Amino acid sequence: MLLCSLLPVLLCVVTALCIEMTAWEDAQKTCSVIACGTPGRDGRDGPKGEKGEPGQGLRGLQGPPGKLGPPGNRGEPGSPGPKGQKGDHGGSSVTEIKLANLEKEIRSLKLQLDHIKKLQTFSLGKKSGKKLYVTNGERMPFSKVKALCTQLQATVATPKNAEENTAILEVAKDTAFLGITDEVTEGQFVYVTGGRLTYSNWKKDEPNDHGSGEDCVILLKDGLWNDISCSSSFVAICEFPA
Ligand code: MAN
Ligand code: CA
Ligand code: CA
Repeated sequence: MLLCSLLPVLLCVVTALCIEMTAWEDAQKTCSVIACGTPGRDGRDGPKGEKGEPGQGLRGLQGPPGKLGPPGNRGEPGSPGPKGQKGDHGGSSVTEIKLANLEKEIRSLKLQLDHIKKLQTFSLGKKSGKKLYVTNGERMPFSKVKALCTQLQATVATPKNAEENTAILEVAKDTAFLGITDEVTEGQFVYVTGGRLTYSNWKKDEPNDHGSGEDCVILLKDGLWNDISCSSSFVAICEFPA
């Protein structure tokens, strides 16, 4: 563009010299179309002109919004929120600690009880698979014997065979009540724990329901049985399961 506007001027200077025109303005009017001789090389670009005045045309319509820009940098942390409500007790509440201590105590007591039971059965000569008979040697009426054995979570000694009869005899060392009566039906002896007799060892001529009536049974010192008054007193012997 610059070259285009300056080229005619340079040509005009050369032309004016050639044709000896008097007025520079005349040369300007004509030299653009007049050429003389061989043209020289193009001159160098002139300095940049000043910025022109804005144009007079109508302003175009606003274009559509540009594309969404990239996300900004992460902001600073916010201020702390309000205090929350009180939570539930965790896994170490006072109640749970107390419970754990009680459970530990129970385990220890069970071990001690097991130990005491072993010592007791050993001292009483308890045999494996055999019933255990216990006495304090005291004499008392049958109702008291029943109450005492019940209190000890036991029953009144009741031999179901000759071996057991002998075992009770060894513990008794004296005449003792057995857990057998005919209180419900005269002449029909049953176990106080229920059921008809499956074994007996009556003395000769017994049971005779002597006098005003005899509904309880005693183990005599020779191991034989006699029916006797329940209100009489004899040794109490309690029986524990095998
Ligand atoms: C005798 C016998 C028994 C009876 C007692 C009562 O020994 O008659 O049958 O039970 O006396 O004391
Ligand atoms: Ca009787
Ligand atoms: Ca009798």
